[in-house]
This record gives sequence, structure tokens and C-alpha cells, in this order.
Amino acid sequence: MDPLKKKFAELALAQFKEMKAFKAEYGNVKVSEVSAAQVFGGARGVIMLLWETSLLDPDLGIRFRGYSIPELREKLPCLGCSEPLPEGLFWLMMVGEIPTEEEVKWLSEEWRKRATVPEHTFRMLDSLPVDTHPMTQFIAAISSMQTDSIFAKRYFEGMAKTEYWDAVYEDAMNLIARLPRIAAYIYRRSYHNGEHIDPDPNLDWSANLAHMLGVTDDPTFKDLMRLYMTIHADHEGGNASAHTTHLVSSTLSDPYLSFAAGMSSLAGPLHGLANQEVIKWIFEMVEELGTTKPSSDQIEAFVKKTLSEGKVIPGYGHAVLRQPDPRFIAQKRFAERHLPDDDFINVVWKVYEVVPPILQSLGKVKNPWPNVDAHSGAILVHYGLKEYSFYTVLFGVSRALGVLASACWSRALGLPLERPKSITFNALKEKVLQSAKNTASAN
Ligand code: CMX
Repeated sequence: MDPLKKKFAELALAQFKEMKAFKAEYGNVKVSEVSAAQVFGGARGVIMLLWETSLLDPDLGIRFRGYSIPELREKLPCLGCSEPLPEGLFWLMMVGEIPTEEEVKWLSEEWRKRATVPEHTFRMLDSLPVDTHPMTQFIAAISSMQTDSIFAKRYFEGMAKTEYWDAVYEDAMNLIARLPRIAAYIYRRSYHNGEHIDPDPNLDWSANLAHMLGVTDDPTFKDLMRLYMTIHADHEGGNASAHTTHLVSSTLSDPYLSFAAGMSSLAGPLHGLANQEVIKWIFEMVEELGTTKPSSDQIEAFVKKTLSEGKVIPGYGHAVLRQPDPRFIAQKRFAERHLPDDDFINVVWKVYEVVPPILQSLGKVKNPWPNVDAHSGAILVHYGLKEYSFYTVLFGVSRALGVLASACWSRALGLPLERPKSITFNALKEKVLQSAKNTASAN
């Protein structure tokens, strides 16, 4: 058994036993109550999922196994680069420990060994119209590789429940290993006449992605991909892409199909597609204003015009966060260090000054601050990756780390088929009015 799988098995088995005993003793204790507003409001704030790999605090932002993003940048092994390798984050999410340099090197090598994409996936991609949205290509490519699912094969052969996590682990490792090649293939066929770049067997997972995209020789782009792949990896379990992957995986659909479903969620403009929407909006702004150095007043007028057209300001707001997103701040720090004079990046920073008070003044927006998607596009544009329809694919490659690590955990802990209760409006009305009547007669 490989070293990561062995550690995971020990930890997960112990937690499975502890959880079973805990559930038997405390299963009836209430941890959350649901109001009618939450039924209407997309279940915001209802605690109803177990998710081990990360936890989101509304004010402090994301914690991966207890570590903030600045702490990860300090503690995860960098192997001579300026940004930690996301291989280290995957290890941390799987087993709750900061890995050693040797462990990160092992994982990088392991993913290199598993990275071969089946030929039929390339053929399938080549059969799609070249202007097919990159997320559609990405989802189709992931689904097409399901032919290799070890979970599906072993389930068909009659695997026992206790082996599910093992088969999910194998699929997760293979799928993650292949994603940089898939993403780069989609990018090169969509925007560079199908002139593909072979992987470099000496590079780590993210650096290979940067290399195969082929947009620049600047070595800091490899560091950007390492940072980008780390910060987008996980955001606890309730966000749409994580939750979709989790739900589909709870039916014992294999990791390829579950992850493809999760990516369909990520492709929505209120979620991951917001990164393409942000830069599209900034391009429209500078074009309309006729300058790449707009003043704060000009930006304010453009923001108000966007709102008056009944649209949202992309990259701002969040269902859980109530402060600027630490993932936005991490990208800002990167840009301050490497690209402080870039015009588009300076527009992003000015928008950050202008938008929050305007959103606050609307009186309904719960979080007027930027989220992760507000910054990423402008940095990618700087390095020559201007084709913004591709941006959500990069988000998706990173998101695989969190949701597939979590799929291993879900099967190891024996989590059941997910099945919340729905209700009709009339039935909800009855319940609410009855409850109001009971309260009135009690008073
Ligand atoms: N611009 C304008 N209005 C906004 C807004 C924004 N950025 N964010 C929220 N609002 C509005 C909502 O549309 C809602 O209006 P109505 O009551 O008229 O429907 C009201 O403020 C209350 O919304 P909320 O409770 O603050 O936010 P939600 O939890 O409902 O939605 C989110 C969260 C992210 C969908 C929303 O903030 C939004 O649409 N933001 C822009 C899109 C975006 O950046 N998405 C990416 C999020 C991060 C990610 O998943 O990648």
C-alpha cells in the first residue's frame, strides 16, 4: 500500500469507529434549526453535511485542516519554488498533517506516473466544435475517462462496502493526475490551432500545467499556477461544486461521474464562472471608458450602471463570507510582489476600493467584499492567458483536490445516500401558521 493510502486508512478507520460510537450516543442532539426563510433561501446556514478537508469561517475565511492560507504558504513544502506545491495541500487534506518534502516529492512523482490520458478522450475532444465552451469540453473529457473507473469496475464485480474508499482513492489519484493534461489540451485546441505541448517529466503537477498551457516562459507563471491550484482547492462542503460532487458520489456513482457533475455546478456564473465574468466586465469597462487607467469616479459610474441594468457585480459577495476573501488577498499579495504596475491589476485594486461602499448602500447585500474570482483574471491576462472562457477550467482542476479528497473521506466514513426533505409551499404555509397559532395560545 502506498504511504498516503496507508496513513489515510489508519486515520479514517479510527475516525469511522469514533463517529459510529458518537452517533449512537449523541445522534439525537440538535445542531441546527431551520426557519421558513432558510427553506426559501437555498438552505443558507443549515448544518447538514460532514466535510473533513476544510472549514469556512465567515470572518476569517477558509481553514484547511485548521490552517489559513498565509499559514499554508509558510508551512507547506515549496521544493525550491516561491509558492508551496498543491501536492502538499492534498496530503494535508487527506491525512491532516503537513507533509515532509520527501512526501510531497513522492506525491508529485506518483501523479506523474498516473498522468496518461486515454487516447479516446483526445479523439472525443477533437470531435467537438472548436468553439465549444472550455467547461463543456472539460466535463465531457472527465466523463469520457469514466471507462477507466476502478470504482465502477470493482463495484460491478461485487466489492464490499469496506473497500469503497480504496477504489475511490485509486480513481481520485488517477483523475487528479490527468487533469493538467486535459486542461492544457482544451486550451491549446481552442485557442492555439491544436498545437499541443507535451508534458515535462521533470515538473511538478502545477508547473507542468503552466508549461503545457504554453503562454509564457516567465518562471513566475509556474508559481502563479502553484498558488492558484492551492487556493481554489476546497471551500468546505456546502458550495455548489463541492456539494454536487458529494451528492452524486453519495449514490455510489464513481469519482469520474461525480466530479463531472460537480464541474457542471462550477460552470454557473454565480459560482466558478464568475472568474470569466469579472474580466469580461473589466474589459467592457475599459472599452466603454476608453482608458485602461480609469479614475475612481469613472469606475463608480460604471458600477452603478451595471446595477441599474439589473445585473450583479461579478466577483463580489458570498453566501458565507462576511469579510474580504483571503483567497483574493493572497492573489493581491502575489500581484503586489510580481506585477505591481500592470494596468488591469490596478483596475482590480481600484474596483476593490469603489465597489464595497456601493454594495453596502443597497442595504440588501450581506457581503459587499470581493471573493476569489475578483482577482484571478487580471493576473492571467498579464501572463498572456487572455481567453477568459477558459478560466473556470483552471478553477476546476484545482477544485478536484478538495472534492476528491472528500469523496475518499465520505466513503471511508460510510456516509449514506444524501436525501434532504423537500416541501410544497402549501405544506410549508400550514406548518408555519400552525406553529404561530401554537405560540400564540401558549402565551
Ligand atoms: N452585486 C449585486 N447584487 C448582489 C451582489 C453583487 N455582487 N451580491 C449579492 N447581491 C444581491 C443578491 O442578488 C440579492 O438580491 P435580491 O434580494 O434582489 O435577490 C441580495 O443582494 C442578497 O444576496 P446575499 O444574501 O448577499 O447573497 P447570496 O448568498 O444570495 O448570493 C452570491 C451569493 C455569490 C451568489 C452573490 O453575492 C452574487 O451573485 N455575487 C456575484 C457573483 C459572484 O461573484 N459569484 C462567485 C462567488 C464565489 C464562487 O463561488 O466562486
